[in-house]
Amino acid sequence: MTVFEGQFSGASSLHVAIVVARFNDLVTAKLLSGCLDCLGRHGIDTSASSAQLDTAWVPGSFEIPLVAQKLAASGRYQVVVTLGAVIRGDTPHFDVVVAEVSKGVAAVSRDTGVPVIFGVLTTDTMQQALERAGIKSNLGWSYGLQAIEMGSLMAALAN
Ligand code: INI
Repeated sequence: MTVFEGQFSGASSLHVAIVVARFNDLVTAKLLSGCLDCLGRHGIDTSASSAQLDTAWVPGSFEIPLVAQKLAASGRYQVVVTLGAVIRGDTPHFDVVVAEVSKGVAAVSRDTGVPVIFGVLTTDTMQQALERAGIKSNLGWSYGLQAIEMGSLMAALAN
């Protein structure tokens, strides 16, 4: 029996793309910094001159799938992380944006075979979003960890 598992030790060779939404950037910028902190602590070069990490900013979460698709299909990255914050109190079309981004991200991942981490917070209030972006914990850090795990797992499955 073979047990496939992602590892966290070989992350220094991983090429990662991050797509982050500007909408609610009070929240998403914190998610990004948590994610970068995690990737950096696992050996990924997160400097401005890094050749293994690229970041794309999009206007809002609705635009995330299109850009994630472009990056995933480029063949340059083993994993793509998406970061956004959709807050129910801010929008009457909360359900539309959430449905589009969640289904879109899942479709990109399946269509390209590249793992795409769903790091889009969906909360009722800004307070809840901020609590998940650093006031209590920073889920950006978890999304970074999940990216490393999935990148490593997919590599193991390919061998
Ligand atoms: N985009 C978000 O990422 N979060 C939101 O809470 C949000 N609200 O509240 O509307 C939001 N809207 C913008 C949307 O993602 C698109 O950028 C916009 O509709 C243009 O296509």
